[in-house]
Amino acid sequence: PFLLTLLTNPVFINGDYWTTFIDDTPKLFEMVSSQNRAQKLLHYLADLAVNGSSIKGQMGLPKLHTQPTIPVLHDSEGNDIDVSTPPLAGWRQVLLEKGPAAFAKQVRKFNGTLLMDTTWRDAHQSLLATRVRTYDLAAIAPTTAHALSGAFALECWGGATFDVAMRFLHEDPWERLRTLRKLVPNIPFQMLLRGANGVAYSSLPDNAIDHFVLQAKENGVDIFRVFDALNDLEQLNVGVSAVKKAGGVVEATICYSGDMLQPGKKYNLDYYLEITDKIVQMGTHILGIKDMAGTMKPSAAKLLIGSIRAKYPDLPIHVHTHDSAGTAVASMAACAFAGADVVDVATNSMSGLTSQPSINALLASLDGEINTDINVNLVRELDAYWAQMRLLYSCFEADLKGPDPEVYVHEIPGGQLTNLLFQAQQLGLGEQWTETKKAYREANYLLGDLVKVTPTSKVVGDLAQFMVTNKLTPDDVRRLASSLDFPDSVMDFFEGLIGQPYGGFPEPLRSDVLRNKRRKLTCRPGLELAPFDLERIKDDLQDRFGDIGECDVASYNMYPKVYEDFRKIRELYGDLSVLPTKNFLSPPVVGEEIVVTIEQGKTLIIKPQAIGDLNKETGRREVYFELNGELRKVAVVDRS
Ligand code: 3PY
Ligand code: ZN
Repeated sequence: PFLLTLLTNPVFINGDYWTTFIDDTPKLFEMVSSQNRAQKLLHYLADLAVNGSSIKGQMGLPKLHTQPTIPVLHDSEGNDIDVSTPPLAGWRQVLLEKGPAAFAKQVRKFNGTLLMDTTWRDAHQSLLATRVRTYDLAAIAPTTAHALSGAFALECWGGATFDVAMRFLHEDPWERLRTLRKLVPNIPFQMLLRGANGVAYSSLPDNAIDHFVLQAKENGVDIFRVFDALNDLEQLNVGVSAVKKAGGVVEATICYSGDMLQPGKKYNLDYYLEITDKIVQMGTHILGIKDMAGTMKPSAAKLLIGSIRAKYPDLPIHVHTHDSAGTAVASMAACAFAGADVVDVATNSMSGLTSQPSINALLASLDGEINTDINVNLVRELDAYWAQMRLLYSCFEADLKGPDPEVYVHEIPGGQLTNLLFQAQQLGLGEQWTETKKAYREANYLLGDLVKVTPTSKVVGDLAQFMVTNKLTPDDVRRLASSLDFPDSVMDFFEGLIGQPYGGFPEPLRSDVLRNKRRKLTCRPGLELAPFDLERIKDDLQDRFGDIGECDVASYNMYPKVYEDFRKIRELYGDLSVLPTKNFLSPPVVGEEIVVTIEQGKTLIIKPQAIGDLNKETGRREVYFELNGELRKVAVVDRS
């Protein structure tokens, strides 16, 4: 009855309840607001209209002002392909029918080299600050299932996508996974797992990793690329054994750092072959080689892959790289000719620079000499969508103009390179960028020449920025180490919370930095962590937020604060993933029509009408919309 009274209350009907009514009757408001998804979305749009976008990292507005169009694919006779019909069976059917071990065997037997498309994960993590939303991935998923039906996998989850989805896009990464899974039945999904860190930046208790991986498997991930940022095999094994228990395809991975062909390099061929032996002993379906900075030159690729292939003829090898130096197409072609079973590429418009090499460029390089089971024309047609995406997400572009082999010197991983450049550009200091790259190299050597990838790349980057900001040379750092206030990540690294580096920690720097502030761990950090009480966590979350599943528990375990904030935003604005991206990022414009499907068969037509004057007493402005033909009014605080 309360609800009915409220719904028929003229104040409510007029939509004039936001200002005083909510304060006078908070309980009633809560009841209605949870039912009123449309009103919540209007609140988001009203806030956007008054205050502009609050999405972190957004510079300006999207360059694309229209709704992106979905390209039509054509078969070999030039007929339109109906993507609402089931796509051709792919490698996922092999996996589902035969299981991980037989799947891996069949991949190894494939006469040619398969491709993994990284567009849905690493490509946008590297080029667009990981900001591509589920809305846009889901829209192109059916077309992708047809265009890339022969692909080894789509990399679509894990790495930074997990926390960025919740933290900045206010959407649930698990919902993304389930949504895409339904739309792509034929191509395996691959995720990036940071070993004992899961998708976080430091170790979690082993049972939290097991729990997370099980949810990932059950919600749609098939293949798990598991790495440890220090190639610490004990840390790696935490992730590997979690994937084994969950029944996923294990791709235990070596992180490749620097140019191994340079004389005197710590990470040389012998080092990689030794790690390969240990990974093979650990047990993996596929060996991953992850060149996160793109420093594997074609000649190194030929030598490394050729050597592993000779030693392990039956081991499937999957290679990943970045195109920062501009040499990635050549390197991946070299891998294919040297016997790699799978190499990574991205759709043309999302490739190159700090991302993966272009799919069509690689296909052109292989020029039919190596079979890939990829249809050149279909992937080119598919790319028309991503050309539009690049404009839609233009406000997250770092202004990187071309390839630069300087990466062989500074060794900054792809995603981080764009990030650091973006930060330097925001500070507006041209020389800052040159200094950052120099300091990054110096910081790396101070730390003992690390394998650099999340989270060790963050340690090196934080120390580099600390050195630039405080104008410290490497000698200064060594000399003043016992009195400097180092960034947390650097302290964590020296404590041993990220694992044990190959060759040990640099001394006396470690002791000087830690002083008596932190311990010196000699074992893997997870051994020191008490298991999480997963039942209790679930009950607590249930009490606080209601409607909790295992995936929520897994999100909370990885990122407690980010998850809590995500739930608060969801309570306030509802599920924002239903908004078209243009309307998520740009203020509503009077006269436009925003079409939002909040669930199947339920569509909202929203027409922004006007923004009212500032009410000096309340600090609010009223924003007027027409919602499915009815006038609605929402008052929001003007924060300007
Ligand atoms: C990640 O861990 O997010 C990475 O992309 C590492 O390359
Ligand atoms: Zn990568």
